[in-house]
Amino acid sequence: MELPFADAPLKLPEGVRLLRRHLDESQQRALLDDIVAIVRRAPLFTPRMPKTGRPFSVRMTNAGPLGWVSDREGGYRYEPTHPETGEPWPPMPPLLLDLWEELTGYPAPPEAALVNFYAPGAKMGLHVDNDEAALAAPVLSISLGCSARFRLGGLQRRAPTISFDLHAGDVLILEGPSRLRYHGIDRIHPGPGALPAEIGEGRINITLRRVTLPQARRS
Ligand code: MD3
Ligand code: FE
Repeated sequence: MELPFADAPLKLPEGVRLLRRHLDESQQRALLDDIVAIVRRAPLFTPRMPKTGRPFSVRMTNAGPLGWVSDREGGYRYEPTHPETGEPWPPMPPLLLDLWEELTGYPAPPEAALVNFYAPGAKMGLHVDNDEAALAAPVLSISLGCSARFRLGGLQRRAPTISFDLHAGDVLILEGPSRLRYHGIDRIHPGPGALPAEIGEGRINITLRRVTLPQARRS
């Protein structure tokens, strides 16, 4: 029986890489400047659950050729335009393309940078990300602003879960056998001043996703 030392090093399952504080303060600031510019052109919207129309507590926007959206009528899906403005999503910041290349080695760029904004009290229930055709591609997540309690489960909803905090600058990569694990955000640990005033108090998470299957390359 293992003793539950509070500071025991976290044993992560295969296909989960947690790079704590991978981004330093100046890289976080540069990325937040990009996010402020994205939110100006593509305002945060409130996604809604399929069929019930129940609103998410998290607000979202996207950058890149495709963006994740959800509403009562159409459900979860990727779209090339913003659901309220009808405009194309802003381009993917080069910083994010570089990070994807540096850390994943995946032979095609991400198509969506989904930006989640958690105001104090917002959370995200346990779910699987499987709206992408390219399920062999990793998902790369970046945390900014306030810390949050992250929960990682198994391939079935009822499987046991582990929990740990995600902090500003942390990068989490999910791939291979872990790409389809259940996961969610139980709560954020609110505090002022962690995000630019244009965005407000709370937490930002960016997930980089390859959505479509890359073209097979001819030899
Ligand atoms: C584990 N976002 O956008 S990021 C999401 O912090 C999402 O906003 C959370 O879940 C957030 O879908 C968690 C970490 C993450 C992202 C994708 C995963 C964990 C994952 C895909 C598979 C398994
Ligand atoms: Fe997710």
